[in-house]
Amino acid sequence: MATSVATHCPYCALQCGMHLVGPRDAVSVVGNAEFPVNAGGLCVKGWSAAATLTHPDRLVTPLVRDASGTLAPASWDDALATIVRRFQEVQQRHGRDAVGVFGGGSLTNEKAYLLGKFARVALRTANIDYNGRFCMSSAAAAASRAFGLDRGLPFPIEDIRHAKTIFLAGANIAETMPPIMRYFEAQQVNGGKLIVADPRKSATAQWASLHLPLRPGSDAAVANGLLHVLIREKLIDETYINERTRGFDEVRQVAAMYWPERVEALTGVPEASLVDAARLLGRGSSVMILTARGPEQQAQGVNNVLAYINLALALGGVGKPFSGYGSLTGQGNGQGGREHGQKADQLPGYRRIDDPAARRHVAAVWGVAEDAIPGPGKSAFELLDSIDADGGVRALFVVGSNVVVSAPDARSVEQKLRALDFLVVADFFLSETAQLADVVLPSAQWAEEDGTMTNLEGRVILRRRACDPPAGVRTDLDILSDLAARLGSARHFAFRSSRDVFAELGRASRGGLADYSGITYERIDAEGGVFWPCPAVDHRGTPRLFTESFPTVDGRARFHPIAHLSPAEAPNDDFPLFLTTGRVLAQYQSGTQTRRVAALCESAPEVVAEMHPAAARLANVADGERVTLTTRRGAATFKAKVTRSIRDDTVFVPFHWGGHQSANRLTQAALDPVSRMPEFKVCAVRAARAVEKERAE
Ligand SMILES: Nc1nc2c(c(=O)[nH]1)N[C@H]1C(S)=C(S)[C@@H](COP(=O)(O)OP(=O)(O)OC[C@H]3O[C@@H](n4cnc5c(=O)[nH]c(N)nc54)[C@H](O)[C@@H]3O)O[C@H]1N2
Ligand SMILES: Nc1nc2c(c(=O)[nH]1)N[C@H]1C(S)=C(S)[C@@H](COP(=O)(O)OP(=O)(O)OC[C@H]3O[C@@H](n4cnc5c(=O)[nH]c(N)nc54)[C@H](O)[C@@H]3O)O[C@H]1N2
Ligand code: SF4
Ligand SMILES: [Mo]
Repeated sequence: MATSVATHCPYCALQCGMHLVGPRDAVSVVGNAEFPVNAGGLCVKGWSAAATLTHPDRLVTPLVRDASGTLAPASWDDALATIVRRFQEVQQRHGRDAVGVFGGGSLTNEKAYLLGKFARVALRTANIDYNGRFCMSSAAAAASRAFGLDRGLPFPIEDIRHAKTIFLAGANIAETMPPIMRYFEAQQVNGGKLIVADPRKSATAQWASLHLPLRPGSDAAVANGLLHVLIREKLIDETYINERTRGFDEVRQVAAMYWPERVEALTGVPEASLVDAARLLGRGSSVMILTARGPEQQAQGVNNVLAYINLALALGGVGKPFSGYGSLTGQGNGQGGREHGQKADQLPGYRRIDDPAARRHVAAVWGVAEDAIPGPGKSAFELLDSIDADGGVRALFVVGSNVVVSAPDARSVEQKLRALDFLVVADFFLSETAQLADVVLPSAQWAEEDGTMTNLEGRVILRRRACDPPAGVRTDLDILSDLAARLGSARHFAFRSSRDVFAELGRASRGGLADYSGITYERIDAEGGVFWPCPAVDHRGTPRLFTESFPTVDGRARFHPIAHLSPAEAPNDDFPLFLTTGRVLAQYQSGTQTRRVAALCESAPEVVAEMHPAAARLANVADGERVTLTTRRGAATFKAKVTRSIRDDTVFVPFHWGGHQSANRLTQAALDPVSRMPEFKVCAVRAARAVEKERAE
């Protein structure tokens, strides 16, 4: 490899810039001071990212399950021929839609695009969806409804520095995106205020001027309560509301029902704190409201986000500098991954698959008949859930997700995967999901291939190939093209490089909401990334959206009246506490990658369940002892951390581990009716000191 290659981190949506330095077996990571987002800063995961490249667990040959039921090494030719034969058998017997494809938000734009095309053109199945359904879908649906367009942050991250008041709802960025904290630090030095709504006094809430320790599942009531006070104290922007929005009257009526005393009863947020927060919002000259997975991963996720968007619109900030609403995307390509067609209802360029004009455009780019493109398929959880049902999916191809660990009600998902006729997984490691597969394909990792990613600001950046993959390993693009050719679609997949795929993606996205047609690898290099939409090579890209109008039929944003509803599962005598789940700094997602990095496992070796001293006393557990958590789905035993930084009715568990350490064996699959997002953030749980047998686990 070259002495130093500029690229980006393999993990989260910040996509910090880094240089990879040195030979393949001794690569070191140096932060890229030139890349504006992180300016050289990285978190522990970024610093240690190169450890996965040479890890001894790396898959270096395809595996095929043999007659004795063991996954045994096989040639590429055998593995791919088996996949094609089995997919074709399933499709002949059960119809085209019986083969499902499950993608991920860690895939590059090129991979996400090609996976969508592979499903629709090579397999001709409607059933493709991806793990972003578990991540971004509520915020995406809400922003699309309110603004006509969904881009995580509709402004550059730099804006954070200058906002007078920032409201962060259910975002623990001090652990999930540490280098971003420099913007918040600067904001506070500039005299800005930070309000954090979180059931925990998280590492991020500790930075806040004001912490609102709301009950899990009560965000819409908090947002409505804030709006109530803003209206009462005449702190809303009537001019903006009149000129740039529609639907405020209904929202005003709903907000009238959320007086602070009632909101305290519904949410646990003290009346005085709610009023203080509303005044900080109403009197700030620029106000930014940001959500992350806290309010979004709920069966009311879309409503929660719409309620926060109502606040941002009433304050008159959306489209103005240092103001407005944004959702902090999560996965490395959480943004681009939802724009190019790996969603069940979507075609490239953020087009709808049921829109005849969109189908016509994409069919022409793909060189297929318009009616050959299938219609909308099942959403992620429903796709998995359909496996043993009539008319459901019988064979599945997973690229970039570890659903056995990360899907809700994981035990039932595992049973479903076991019931499949045929499962294929492409991964770098034998993830918990890959362990169940009939065929496993070894894929190249981030530093071994070129590809673009779209970060949380909508900035398209380029990850560079810094070294060759190990012998025997292929890139996902290569795998998809080879499989497509074997399925009879060679001429639609004749790509020589990721650059070719990106060029076709650009054409397919042209004229769509997420228009990439003016972006090239050269421009990304020269300009430090390009913000979409960018409809022509001489267009400078769009760092800031909604400045003049919204991409809705009349150019105005929409308010949505939101009544707060209870979570799908409320605590009762048997399950008296709330369980909420999320992340810790040193582990990433389902942990396939980070649980293999020694330095990260030293700081986060196992699940630690956080609980308040009052809850711990009732459960008879002391700090450091083992606690068994039981929900209606199952039980699991974890080390307890007794802390006053969490509400006394709530237990927090990170979800980065599998097997008996799996948080998702406890969670439920109640889905938001619009986004189909599972309610990862709220269910009812019982806590008790572990008995001897459980303590050994
Ligand atoms: N270290 C690390 N960083 C990551 C990741 C990782 O796995 N590890 N994953 C990346 C990805 S894909 C994502 S999506 C992002 C997620 O980033 P975040 O959304 O910041 O992470 P979470 O820990 O899932 O949830 C944030 C907070 O929501 C709070 N919360 C729980 N219930 C509620 C509620 O009802 N209302 C409110 N307001 N808050 C609530 C939790 O206490 C938690 O502190 O992180 C990205 N960065
Ligand atoms: N309880 C609970 N559950 C949650 C959440 C929560 O907050 N609480 N959060 C949800 C969220 S926000 C998310 S994003 C999901 C994430 O959960 P998953 O969808 O499981 O995501 P990862 O763990 O990143 O899994 C990616 C897998 O693909 C592999 N991989 C990564 N990049 C590539 C690639 O380019 N090619 C190939 N072939 N493989 C690749 C990795 O090694 C890993 O095994 O979890 C969700 N689950
Ligand atoms: S903050 Fe995200 S992108 Fe940056 S180094 Fe950490 S994991 Fe990587
Ligand atoms: Mo995510």
